[in-house]
Amino acid sequence: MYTQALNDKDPSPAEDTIEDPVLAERFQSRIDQELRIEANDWMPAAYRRTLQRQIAQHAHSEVIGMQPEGNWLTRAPTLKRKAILLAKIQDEAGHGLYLYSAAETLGISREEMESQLLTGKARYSSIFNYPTLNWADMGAIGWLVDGAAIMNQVPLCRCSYGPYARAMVRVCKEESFHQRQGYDIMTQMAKGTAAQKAMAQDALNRTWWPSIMMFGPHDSDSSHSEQSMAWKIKRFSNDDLRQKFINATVPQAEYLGLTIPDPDLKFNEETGNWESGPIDWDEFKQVLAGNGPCNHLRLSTRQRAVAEGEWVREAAAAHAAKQSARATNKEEAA
Ligand code: BYC
Repeated sequence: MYTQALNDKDPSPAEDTIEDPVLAERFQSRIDQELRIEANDWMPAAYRRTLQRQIAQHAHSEVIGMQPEGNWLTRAPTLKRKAILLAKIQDEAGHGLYLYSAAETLGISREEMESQLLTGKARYSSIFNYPTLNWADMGAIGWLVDGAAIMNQVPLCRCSYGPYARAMVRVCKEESFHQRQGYDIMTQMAKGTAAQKAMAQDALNRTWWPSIMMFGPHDSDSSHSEQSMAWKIKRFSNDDLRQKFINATVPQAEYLGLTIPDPDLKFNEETGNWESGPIDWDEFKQVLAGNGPCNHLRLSTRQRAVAEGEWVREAAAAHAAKQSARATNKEEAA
């Protein structure tokens, strides 16, 4: 009913640049009551832009995130591991599609989002600008990167924007399988030969800090957090989620008999938190500025895939047009 009242006043998303204080107050009150905002509801222009940015970045991350793992598909150690890895990568393509669709409900087109990615205008998660150098990296990505993703994404199932929140429910279920398959690889390798255990430790050494950085800058440096939390897009701050992740992961590393590469990591009896040493934010900034070890490779690979896939999209569109013309002819003949 409330949705209807908002829509009666302003049915056009284009008009949401007019910041009517009454609409703005009703909007915030709706959020405060834990009611979902839907695509046709009135929303402040900045809320729309924030979601377009975050959901598109998230979709791009899923799509670019297929590359580091794709690197090991042809070299998976067994047929079973290959099939599992392939299924995981396909899930990521699917997540990208749900998320692009969720962003489209906010009035941005798939073409525009793709163009922002291909021209380097849009961000995607910093983590995917690192190389995958040995098979154990597939384990470390599943365990740590998908583990960090779950920590960040489960609260997004309660995001105030309905289409994003609903997309996240299925994404999170699949991420949970991804995390388990990663931890399973790490378990096998950590309990294998000395050489396998060394590969697992090497993968942990290289993946730990970039995974910690996935949660974004410290709260004090996060430009969007305060507003996004007031709008209930974000439910927890970057630092809170990072801390939850560290607390959950330290005992998992202990179980594996692996060492987290942080000599300053210590348990605080009072808070019950594992406190990490300083994070190298210069490295994070460099990666965001396009200077990470694989930024250029990731973007150029995506640009090439889009160019080489052009004929497939053209053929699919021609086939769809033919099918639709046939269906129309049949209807007219009947
Ligand atoms: N990487 O104010 P802040 C996956 C940017 S996919 C790059 O805290 P916000 C997976 C941020 O965009 C994982 N940029 O921002 C896939 C902002 O820049 P702009 C992806 C980052 O949005 C395949 C600036 O820093 N998950 O799991 O409030 C295989 C200031 O930050 C990063 C999502 O996208 C970063 N790590 O919070 C395996 C989840 N961090 O735009 C796994 C949805 C920050 O002002 N996104 N920046 O130029 C979010 O939850 C939030 O967007 C973030 C950042 C927590 C990431």
